[in-house]
Amino acid sequence: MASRSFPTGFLWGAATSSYQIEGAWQEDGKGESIWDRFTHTPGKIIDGSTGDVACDHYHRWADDVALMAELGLQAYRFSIAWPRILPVGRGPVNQAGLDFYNRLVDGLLAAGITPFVTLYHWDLPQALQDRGGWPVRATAEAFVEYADVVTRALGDRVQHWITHNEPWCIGLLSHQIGEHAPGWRVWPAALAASHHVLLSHGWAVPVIRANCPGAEVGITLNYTVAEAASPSAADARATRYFDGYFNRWFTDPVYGRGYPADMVDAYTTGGQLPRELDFVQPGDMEAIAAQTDFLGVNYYTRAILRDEQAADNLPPTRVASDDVTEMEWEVYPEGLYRLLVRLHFGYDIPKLYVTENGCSYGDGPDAQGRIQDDRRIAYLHGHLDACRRALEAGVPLAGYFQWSLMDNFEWAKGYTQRFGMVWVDYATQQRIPKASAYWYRDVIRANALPPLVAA
Ligand code: IFM
Repeated sequence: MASRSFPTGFLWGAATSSYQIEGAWQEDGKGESIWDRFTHTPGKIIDGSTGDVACDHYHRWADDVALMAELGLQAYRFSIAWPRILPVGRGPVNQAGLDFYNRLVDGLLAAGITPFVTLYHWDLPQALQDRGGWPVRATAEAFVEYADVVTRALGDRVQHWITHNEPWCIGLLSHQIGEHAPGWRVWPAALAASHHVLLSHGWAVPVIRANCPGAEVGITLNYTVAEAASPSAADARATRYFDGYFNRWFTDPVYGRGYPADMVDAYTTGGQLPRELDFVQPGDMEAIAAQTDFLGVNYYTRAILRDEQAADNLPPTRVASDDVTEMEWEVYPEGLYRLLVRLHFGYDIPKLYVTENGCSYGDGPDAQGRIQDDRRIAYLHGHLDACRRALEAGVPLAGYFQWSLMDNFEWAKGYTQRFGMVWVDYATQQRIPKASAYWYRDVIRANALPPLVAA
């Protein structure tokens, strides 16, 4: 491998999710999702917006696939809206919903683009939420039925399956912090929800394998790299706690280590939860550790941790860079390098994909209609260089998916954040590739990083 190049066969893609781009929230028999309900509840979304129309991808998918081809994408990661397929979560299948994804998959394959399908990127059927949602074990059973229906229908053509996107967000951001649907703030329920998400992953893996012989199956976890604010023991403890809460709680069980003992201790001290975690049943941890073919890694930033209780006697705090995106997430490419190395060598993971990485910057069209998003180019350059260095260190990284193909609905932040390599004018639904999209196309063509030219 020449110094700035990537291995032959390295897969270059972009990612989206159903609720963030599709729109058509009530069309062709689709049922209501928890995000439909959440966004229609006043006060939940910063700009009062919804995904009712979003990027109207449901109607514009063919043009969007043509755009992907024009930009040289080799792979496209998208998710399926569960309530399009099973409007009330279980039972009757809505063929019109399956047909949409059939058309999309066929269109991608005809354009030479490999589909990577995520089964769950957060749009749970509201009917299942009404019966308790992820904190209830039956939702894991329902997920397996849904996975069965989808993989039977698409499994003759889709060779890459991701069960879940970001279990931390599904479990904790949505049930502990309450920022995402269904907006709960109930700690034991949040841990139960996380467990049932992981369990449903483990249960679905053999079903997907049976329906799609030869396909690759994995899960996508999101990571925030934890670093201590100072070299003190107190900050080291705070850092280990954060890493356990955010990263290890999900990675350890998927790779057969069970829930981390230090975190079980921390969570059960004080009696809010019984020591044995009462939502865990015999055989669950073995199921969650089902063998997978790859890990999907979503990485955006790091967290710098200080022990607030011990603040008085700590050595000086490390100052984070003020290079932040519009999400106020620090730009920290070194974190991606460290993460990939840690995951591969620490957990012996045979294959990894970066299934999301990207940045929110609001740069829009100039008078000539061009979008010169140099900050995104710099962000991508730094993070792709981190991938390249990880490969050199021996990490079996097989591909990279930029988040996102196009600007879209950024959950509780509505349309205030633009992560796309393609600009979307939400009033007209016009798409305009940004400078970074052409830059990325050139990277893909060369299978190598160009030198970074300062703007
Ligand atoms: O937009 C989200 C995506 O749905 C999941 N990962 C993080 C992205 C940016 O916040």
